[in-house]
Amino acid sequence: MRLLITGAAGSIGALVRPRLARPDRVLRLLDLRPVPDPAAGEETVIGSFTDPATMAAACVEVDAIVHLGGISREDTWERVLAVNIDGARTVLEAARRAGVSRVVLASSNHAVGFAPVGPEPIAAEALPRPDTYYGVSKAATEALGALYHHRFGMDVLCVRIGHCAERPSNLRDLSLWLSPDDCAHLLDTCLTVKDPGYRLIWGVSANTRAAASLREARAIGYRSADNAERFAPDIDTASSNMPPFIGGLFCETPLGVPN
Ligand code: 15L
Repeated sequence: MRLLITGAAGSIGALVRPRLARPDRVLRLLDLRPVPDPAAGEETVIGSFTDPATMAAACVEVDAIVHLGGISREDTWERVLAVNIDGARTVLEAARRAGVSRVVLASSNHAVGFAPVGPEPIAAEALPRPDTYYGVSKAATEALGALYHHRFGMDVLCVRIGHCAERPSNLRDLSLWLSPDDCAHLLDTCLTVKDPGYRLIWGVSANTRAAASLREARAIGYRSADNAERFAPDIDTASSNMPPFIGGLFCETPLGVPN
């Protein structure tokens, strides 16, 4: 099978790229920047997923797409709209036209950033409560994914990623961390589960201080192998200036100001 990954040179792209390699899988890596050191079994495309012609060419002979590309923090409304919202539609539309039947969309905890951190992990069905224009773009991406599933029967899986990095770096991350291994395993599960339809799932590891539900991801076969708690001794857990919301400091970042 051939898998198209947008944003392949980005931070999550770089973490999952080697972990998604399989002998029977070609990775087609799309990014604005050259993807470093293409390996055997990898194809590279330099271009923007926001460009319909680029996406049409990138989708030829593709079986599935993992859409990781886009702006990953707060920015001006115009840029967030053009890159993240219009861009997600361009990806889905190119997939539909090319007959790509499965798309995995990277969403974010910031789609529900203003949900209070409660005693129970927040479920994936929680209504959007974006904390930024960036968060709005992720809620819109989830909605676009639902539209393309219900209209056209495409399998669309939206992963509300918590905090994906090599390791958690603060108290909030201990509750939202998604390890690189778990991230790749979750994406792989999204790519291989039979007949998923439309799914909205959290992308988090099995963290002791869980802020987000694992139920929806477990339902498609995800089994986390990591827990942020092993890093807790290295983190100052006594003092935190984070707002008591899922989105943390994004809830206080000035709206529409690039950061
Ligand atoms: C995100 O959605 C961002 O893309 C990433 O840069 C982190 O800030 C992450 O959320 C987070 O909330 O930690």
